[in-house]
Amino acid sequence: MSRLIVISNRVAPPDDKKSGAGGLAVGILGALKSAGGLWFGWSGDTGDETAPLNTVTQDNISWATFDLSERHYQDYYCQFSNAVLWPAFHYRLDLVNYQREAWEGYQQVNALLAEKLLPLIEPDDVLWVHDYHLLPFAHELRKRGVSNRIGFFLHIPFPTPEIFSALPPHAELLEQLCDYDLLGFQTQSDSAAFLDGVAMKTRLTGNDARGYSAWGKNFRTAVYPIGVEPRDIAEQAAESLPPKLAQMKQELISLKNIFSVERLDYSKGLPERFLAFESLLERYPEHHGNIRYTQIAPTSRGDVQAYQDIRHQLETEAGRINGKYGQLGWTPLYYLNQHFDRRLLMKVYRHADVGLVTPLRDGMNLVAKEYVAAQNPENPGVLVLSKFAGAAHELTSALIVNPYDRDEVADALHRALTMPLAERLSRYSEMMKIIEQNDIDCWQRAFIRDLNAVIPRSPESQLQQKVATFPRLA
Ligand code: GDG
Repeated sequence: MSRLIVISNRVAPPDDKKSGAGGLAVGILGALKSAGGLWFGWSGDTGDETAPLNTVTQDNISWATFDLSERHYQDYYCQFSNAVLWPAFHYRLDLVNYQREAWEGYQQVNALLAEKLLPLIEPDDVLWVHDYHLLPFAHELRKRGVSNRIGFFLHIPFPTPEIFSALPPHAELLEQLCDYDLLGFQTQSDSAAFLDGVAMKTRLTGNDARGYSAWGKNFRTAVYPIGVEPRDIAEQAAESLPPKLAQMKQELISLKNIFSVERLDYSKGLPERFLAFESLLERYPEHHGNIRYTQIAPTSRGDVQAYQDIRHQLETEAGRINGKYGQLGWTPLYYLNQHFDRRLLMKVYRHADVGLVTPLRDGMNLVAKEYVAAQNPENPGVLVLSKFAGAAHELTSALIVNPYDRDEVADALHRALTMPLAERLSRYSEMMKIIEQNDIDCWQRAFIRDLNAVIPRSPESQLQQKVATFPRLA
């Protein structure tokens, strides 16, 4: 069986407490455990990028990481990845801050990764590359003679050609993406947007079943909606609450809870959500004193300006809404700019009557699936979900809303807060069927199966180099 090499922007080594049980890490580790192999990428730190790789080996998996120079961290990570690609792929061209040096730095880091990985690749290895930081990665490997199977999964949406073509290097990026053998997307519309983009630039032939060809390169595209680990979530959610929260729950027994959690990111629609909550308070006064909306939003990408801006905006809005509607003994909105332990989060989901997940654009949104998986099957809460989350393609039994329409979201919240048990049960069981059928393990197995089925590019040019085996890394 071929060995698997996973390449992602950041690598979660086994001793990293924070990464531990996250859904995506569980999926990737599942794939690595069954094939054996290597997880390779940036450490998340800045330092000497010419230093040898840091490596850890446990059983049949090795982790290999390296630091980036301060300049590459800025150009590749803060600028091109997170101030150009992330906003553009989330349809926020107004937040794109394109600088040619950053694009150059992005390409340099992709080339650096390829250089560092090259000596570790064996002829039969299968490579699985993750996300928008690494769009040109296969191109850099192909330039260096690598003809192994290389797959790519995009975790975020792929924008339509009108949006994508606003990026100055859009044509290069599209052509570079065609160096992957298999391109996986969260939804059919992401896959279609990518193919439309290619077709606008060159002659595209083929179809989903046979595969495609463009710029003389053959590749396949397919849709793999990412899932969660429903059994683990249900188990953790059902554990008893820690004493402090149990006491708080007792005090708040008469309150209905609306709950959300996400990285503090403008794509998640947090200011719009706060305004929707305000509309609920304004138009449904019967809820005054009886509900609480808790929003957990740990800081992410705090070095990027747009992220600092949204943080200030939320602090102001939360204060304004509480100032306007709060009463002695009742604070309607709890906004916590903190990271929470994952096991605790699963329990908090379970005690929330409403899960409010209203991103303006989202590749999938795992929080929506986690919330449902954590519910008490006998008395489940209600999911209010944005139609712009990839998850809305699957979780059609949620209350689907347009996050830009604060009154529509407020109406959905009111409906969720007052929904009879029979309707809650039926919506929950429909969503759980899908979440269980397409869990994180199915996701990784489907991708790896399809990648293994790809006919490798010209085997005669297969990288013929003397390579050491992985124990050398330890
Ligand atoms: C990208 C795409 C796609 C959040 N706050 C805390 C915490 N979280 C966890 C959640 C969830 C994960 O982070 C977030 O996943 P999402 O899917 O919601 O969003 P992104 O981070 O934007 O992820 C997205 C995903 O990739 C996978 O393909 O679904 O569309 O944007 O698991 O629970 N976890 C802990 N504390 C927190 O405070 N422990």
